Amino acid sequence: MAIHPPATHAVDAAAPTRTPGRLGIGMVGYSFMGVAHSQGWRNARSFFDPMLVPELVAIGGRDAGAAGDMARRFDWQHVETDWRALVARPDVDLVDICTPGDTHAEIAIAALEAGKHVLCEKPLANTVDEARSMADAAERARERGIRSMVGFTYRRVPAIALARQLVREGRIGELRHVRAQYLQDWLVDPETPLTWRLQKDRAGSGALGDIGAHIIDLTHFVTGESITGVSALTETFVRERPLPGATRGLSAEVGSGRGAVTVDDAALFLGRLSGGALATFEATRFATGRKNAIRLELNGSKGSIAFDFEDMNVLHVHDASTASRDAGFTRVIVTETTHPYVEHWWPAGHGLGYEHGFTHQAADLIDAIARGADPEPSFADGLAVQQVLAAVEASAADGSSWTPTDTVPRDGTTSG
Ligand code: SOE
Repeated sequence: MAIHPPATHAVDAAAPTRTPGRLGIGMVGYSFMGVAHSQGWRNARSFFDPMLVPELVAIGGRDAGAAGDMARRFDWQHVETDWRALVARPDVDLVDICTPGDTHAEIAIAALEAGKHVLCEKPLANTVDEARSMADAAERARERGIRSMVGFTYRRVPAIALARQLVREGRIGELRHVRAQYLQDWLVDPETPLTWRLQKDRAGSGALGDIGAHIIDLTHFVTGESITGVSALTETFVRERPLPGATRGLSAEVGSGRGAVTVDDAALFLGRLSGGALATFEATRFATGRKNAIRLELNGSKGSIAFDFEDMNVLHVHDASTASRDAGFTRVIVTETTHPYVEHWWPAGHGLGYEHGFTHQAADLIDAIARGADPEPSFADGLAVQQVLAAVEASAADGSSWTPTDTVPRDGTTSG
């Protein structure tokens, strides 16, 4: 329960006045993101004061047992085993897509054309063409008052939202550098099974699209600029893994041997921003000891900002005008009621977690729908990220920006 009174939302003069309405949610997918989104819809109802009350109408998934289990745990009213039936339900107003990337475009476009608002997990799609079709469908639907949003949920971490505010206020001056990393280590063990996230036809790409997409979007979000070009390296360190059936003792149906990893394990790239700043990006699932380290550092002419998700309630801020005697980074604990989103939660110092971003995402989307406003990040923002992902893959495949040195490696092989 919120200890502080809920915020009153600014209402446009032209927008409908507050009526106690409902918003029927239909969610497709029930794994990690399905759980994160389910709690988001439920908590948005309790911790915010939504102009439309989200109702968990239907959860969709091919495995009726697994979807039914989720329905029981989170109080979804109905289970649908065919996403088309879920989209067609008259009591579903919004379709929430939490499936692997290969299904996003088809479901999202069908839902928008059926007049349903859409929330779609990131990355928006597996290819630029799909993402563009989705952004076009979203634009057509928008003209009919239908809203859409892509789930770059880290935008709603209070410290990150504060970083954007500070940049917009000119606190770090002219931007020179962005250093963005997303470091995980869950693939270090070569026996970790070959799930859909490691298959190009399902996931589009590996660390690049899964977690690199987040730091690309955060760079766009925090700086307000776009990435105009890249030079990239990608690598797949473990090229074969056990099929999921082999580790779960299941039959050949789910596979009992080993299969090829068809995506990158790590992607590194350099970029230039539209304002002229230089940027470096690193997305890897092989950073041993790093669990979910989303690190962002911005250096400007007047100061710097640094963030690490593994200490997510903190933002480090440096003001370069401070006399050098006692200058340095200030550790700001981003839990004051004056900080973005925090007023809906706990007293200062009591901290938020990973799940709160999903609640903020749900609450912001409901608010935009109720006010007739455009939610962010939009499908156009998702398309912009997809274009950077594609450029990274093209650069890594092309390799023409790689210049071998003349050094002779100690093992006697040639360098390059
Ligand atoms: C898995 O690597 C993953 O769940 C991503 O898909 C999410 O987007 C990220 O938030 C956490 O890690």
